[in-house]
Amino acid sequence: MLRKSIIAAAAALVAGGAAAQEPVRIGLVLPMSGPFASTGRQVEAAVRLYMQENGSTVAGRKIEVILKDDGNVADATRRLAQELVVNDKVAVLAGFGLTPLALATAPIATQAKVPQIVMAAGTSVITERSPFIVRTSFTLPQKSVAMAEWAAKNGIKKVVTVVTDFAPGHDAEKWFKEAFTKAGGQVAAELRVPIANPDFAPFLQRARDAQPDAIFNFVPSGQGSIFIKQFVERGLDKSGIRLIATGDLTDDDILNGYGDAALGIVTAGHYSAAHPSAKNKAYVEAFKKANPGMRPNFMSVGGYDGMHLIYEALKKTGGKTDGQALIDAMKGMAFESPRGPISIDPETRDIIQNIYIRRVEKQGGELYNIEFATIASMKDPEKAAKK
Ligand code: VNL
Repeated sequence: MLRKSIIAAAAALVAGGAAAQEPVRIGLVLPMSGPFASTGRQVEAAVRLYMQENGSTVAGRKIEVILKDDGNVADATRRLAQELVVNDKVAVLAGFGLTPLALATAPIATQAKVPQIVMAAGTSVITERSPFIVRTSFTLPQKSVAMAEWAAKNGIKKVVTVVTDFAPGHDAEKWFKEAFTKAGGQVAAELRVPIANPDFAPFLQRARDAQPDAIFNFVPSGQGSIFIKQFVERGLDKSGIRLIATGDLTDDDILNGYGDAALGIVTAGHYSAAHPSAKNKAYVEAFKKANPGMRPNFMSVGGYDGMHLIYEALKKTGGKTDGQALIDAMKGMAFESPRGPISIDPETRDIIQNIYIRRVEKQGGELYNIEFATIASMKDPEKAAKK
């Protein structure tokens, strides 16, 4: 403690007095390369947009973002997070495109007492792995339970689940089944597809053979194109079997490339580029302007809202970067996101948000997820069940 304050005092002297404070550094660790680079690009673009709109000074402190590419390798995420804490003295760690990357970093957040803002990953358990984790993305149980309850109420009785075989897929499979069977439905088969270079064709064939009313799908952001391509190649779009999914399938970043085969897919998701609010219209317009050729997707809002959370927490602490003080400031925070109203559950540090039921429709020549029903202020069902 004493040594720390001597070093701080010396640093202030060198910098020319108390007024010249060090910037508040945010270490942003994302998959900017590799198969999930689209998630990294979306989150980074939204973080930059937030700063462009809100300035880079908060509570008198300059904000500096240090971006690192982990290439979707968990060991790299952990090493980069460690270096950001030790060498760059970051006040906050943020990003985390996939669950294994977020989990690998949790022990560092705990040890260093540095807030870890999970902006993209969605397995329920993540927030339980460190008291310094706060999530601004979503949980798969939120979307899967919402989809199951809608399906059961809308004439779907028998379903085959087809999910990607890693933690968020397991959450989606488990919580879809839990809610669907509770509502009287039947899950005839649960199929898991490898995450690396996925070939959905054999799984789609097995799903078809079971003659369900619908297939329920989860794929991670970016893998929807190949799923849809193989769904159509197998003739499943003309089979009478309906396609329902978490919103990850109809990712706004790539949805337009699916073609008319995507029309009518029903999904449960927390964000649509077509969400009808003034806040979202402004967001989509500014995002597109700053990133020509891109449309913001559900990953982007996790980055945008994560920055808002950090800015507001710093305002509350008067610019102090003590990790526990920042976490305490974030607990219970509520604000309007481009996705709609959100808040941070003060007990679990997880996100509470609306989940929307949407249908893919064409508007102005483009494919969009058009919201037609809302499950308001949904907590993570897995944590709710543990209580
Ligand atoms: C995860 C969940 C990743 C949902 C995703 O895309 C996604 C995760 C990269 O928790 O790893 O759409």
